[in-house]
Amino acid sequence: MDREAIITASTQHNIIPGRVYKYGTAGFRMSADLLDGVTFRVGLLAALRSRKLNGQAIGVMITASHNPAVDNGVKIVDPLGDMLEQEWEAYATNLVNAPSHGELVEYFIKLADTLKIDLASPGKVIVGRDTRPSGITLVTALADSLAATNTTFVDYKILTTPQLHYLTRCVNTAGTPGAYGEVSEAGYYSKLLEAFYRALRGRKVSGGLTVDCANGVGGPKLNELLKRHDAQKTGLQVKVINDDVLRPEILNLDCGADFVKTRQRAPPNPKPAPGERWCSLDGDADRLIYYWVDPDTGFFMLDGDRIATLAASFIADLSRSAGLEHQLRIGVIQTAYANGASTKYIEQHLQLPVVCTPTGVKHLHHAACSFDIGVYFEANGHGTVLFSPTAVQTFKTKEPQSPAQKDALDILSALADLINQTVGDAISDMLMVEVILAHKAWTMKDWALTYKDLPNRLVRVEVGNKDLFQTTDAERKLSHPVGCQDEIDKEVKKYTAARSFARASGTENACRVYAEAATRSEADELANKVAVIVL
Ligand code: 16G
Ligand code: ZN
Repeated sequence: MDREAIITASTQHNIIPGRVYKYGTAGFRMSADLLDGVTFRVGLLAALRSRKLNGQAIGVMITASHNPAVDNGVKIVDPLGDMLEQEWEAYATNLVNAPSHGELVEYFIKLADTLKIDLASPGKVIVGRDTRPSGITLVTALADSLAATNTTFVDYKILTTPQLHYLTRCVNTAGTPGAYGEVSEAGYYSKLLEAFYRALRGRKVSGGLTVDCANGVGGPKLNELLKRHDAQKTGLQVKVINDDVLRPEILNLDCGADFVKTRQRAPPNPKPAPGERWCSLDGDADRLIYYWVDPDTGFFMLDGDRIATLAASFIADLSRSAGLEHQLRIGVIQTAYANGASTKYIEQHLQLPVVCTPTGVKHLHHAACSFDIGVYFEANGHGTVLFSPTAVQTFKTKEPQSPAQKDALDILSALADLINQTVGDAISDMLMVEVILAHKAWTMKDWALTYKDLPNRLVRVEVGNKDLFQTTDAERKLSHPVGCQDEIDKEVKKYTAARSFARASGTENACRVYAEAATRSEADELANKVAVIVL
């Protein structure tokens, strides 16, 4: 490898001196004008990672998801479409913070040496980006570092985050028994639609669905899918709104899944009429929130917890109908933010085990892998259902003893293809929800009635140094500062059915406090008291 070539290329892509960058839960994410040098250096890391893994393709996604339009971000995807291995996050951080171009190359070579990476072997990286205009120059920065390291580079241009994860897995499994799908965007649509038709098994989706795309990449991509969709066959009539990607400044503005979840209200314009079924995607289409306006009680949100419970109940029923309840272990993975009522519903009503992990997709994904069928969703709408190879094999090979068993096995098999196995995917999850509602013949009201959420409040607290706040027990308790948790416990005890926790945000310089209690006013009061404790 040519050191001089890397140094020369690097001088075209400077980092901002004095700034400390950290590879966090969402990769590197910040104002787009700070990211040129960061993205160049991420290319170096991807070049190493690919070579470490015998030349398998590494994915790089350029997106800032639900952040404002001026931000952007860059994150690395491992060969099977999962998040970058944790140990390598630290290498990414070190590379990006190298103080000079010379020291950057020194660290790069040293890393290759320590990890026994043959720099002369071939490497491959594929990239996708959301609709942010800044993505174009960031891809150029990435292309420059890949050229300087002789790494094969394929630019898939504009994609949703889950599409890039899908393609990464497809590239690396092509021609093997584990082939995930055709290596193209068109292949993604045909895989999803074919599985959608199979999963419905002739049943029809009832009524229309309005999809708010946050004016992000989900809009054009959902439109691509719909061009190929046979609405006669499925009954699904989709109305796509907020799909304007030509005015970048309106990305995520007063719309999208993050807006709906954090404001607990529908997008103001256009607005759902009572009874209509709506959902929102976020800016890179990996989060999904459903909602409707009940003619009697008003706005009602069906968030990640609701999607998890819906999926878990349907899959558990199918597994029983297929005679697999003693053979396949089904589990649900949540974080501390899951509403306590949803956890109770899963454990007591569905009789399924619940595992709680720290916030961040990689933790949930990892825990889901320990089940034959692992349903994981964050309350914010990011999630998926993972099927183990054994589960998929069983659906295909078990001899059905009755038509009902055959039905169940075929639907389970179709779901395993419909639901994105690499990462949470709003478009794929949306089709899953539509399949389940169609099979259960449920309205939004039926879905909403399954359990009653505990009133809850999330507060953001500006603290001097968020790193002082360290947690244990999957973020449900503070270990530091010492004594803080005792004070929180003392407050919680004063309320019935209450729960509260504080944790440092992984994406902002702040602490988040969550509280739930039997009534709205008690939840608010408790959250405010705990906020004062951490302040
Ligand atoms: C990141 C995570 C998301 C999590 C959020 C929490 C991934 C891909 N994304 O966006 O899952 O909910 O961080 O943010 O893991 P916070 O730490 O600021 O509360
Ligand atoms: Zn997102």
